[in-house]
Amino acid sequence: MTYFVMKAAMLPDALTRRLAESFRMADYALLSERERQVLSPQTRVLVVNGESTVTEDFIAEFPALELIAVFGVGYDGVDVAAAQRRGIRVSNTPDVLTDDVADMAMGLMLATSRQIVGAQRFIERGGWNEGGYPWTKKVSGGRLGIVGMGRIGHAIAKRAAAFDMVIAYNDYRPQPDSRWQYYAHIADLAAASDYLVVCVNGGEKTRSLINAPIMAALGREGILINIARGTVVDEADLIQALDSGAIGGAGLDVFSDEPHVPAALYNRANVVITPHMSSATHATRKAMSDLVFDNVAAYFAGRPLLSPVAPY
Ligand code: 8YV
Repeated sequence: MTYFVMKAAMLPDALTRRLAESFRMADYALLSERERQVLSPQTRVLVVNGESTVTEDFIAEFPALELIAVFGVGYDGVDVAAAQRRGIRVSNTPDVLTDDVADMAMGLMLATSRQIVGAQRFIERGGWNEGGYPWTKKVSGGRLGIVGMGRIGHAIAKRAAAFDMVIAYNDYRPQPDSRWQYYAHIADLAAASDYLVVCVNGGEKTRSLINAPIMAALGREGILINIARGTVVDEADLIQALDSGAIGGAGLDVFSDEPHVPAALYNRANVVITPHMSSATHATRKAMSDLVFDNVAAYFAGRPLLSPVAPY
């Protein structure tokens, strides 16, 4: 039996090599139209990443498709309902990246609040010769609001507890295992927070969840951190809030139209931006690669998927 795997996104080279060594494989982006016509009908597994858009129309190009394996925990770009209607399974890479993403949230919180990047620029432009850097905002003991208390939210709370932060959260419902204060409305959580960290899934349900009223509630001293998806924060409202001083700063690893980052976010002392790299450590990218490979291998061997998204 031939197992045909189609790579349809950027993946680590080592994962691509491993898949190519184990299965018949092609890279969708490198195929001619003619080659696509021949190979797409043979494709049983599609490997994509967390930023991929996999629409119903795209899925329809692969009549024999059985599994969509996502390299990433977020699968908001995949039309899972359309996949399920065709009986196609979906897998992702949860857990293995939780620590890194939570670390990055803490890093962005510290970097933004303590203006670590701005302070480096200050030295580099000779500012220290004229005097010290302006005082910054204390993180330890601050009030942290977590929007989305899933795996990553919990990992951030655990870290923030070591910073003696007062932790509260919003989610669709209170988490049974949580000892932190629950807010049913994000605006109320924002009003009670010095830092608002966004950890929810992307997708239509959460589009622009964090908008001007939420930023107004977070307030002039408040800092917004986003390590989830750019779509969750209304970027125009954020720029406006930074311009007007409605919020105190932002630490952002994700943007609504990656890799495009609005220039209006550049060169602000109170804004730290990174290129969607929260899970991009050697160790974690290796673990994500292994999990993608193991899901594909398990599927072809007739074993249960290790981390299925659908059906659960
Ligand atoms: C990306 C991510 O998948 O896990 C996610 O949801 O956003 C990231 O880990 C990664 O950048 C691969 O493209």
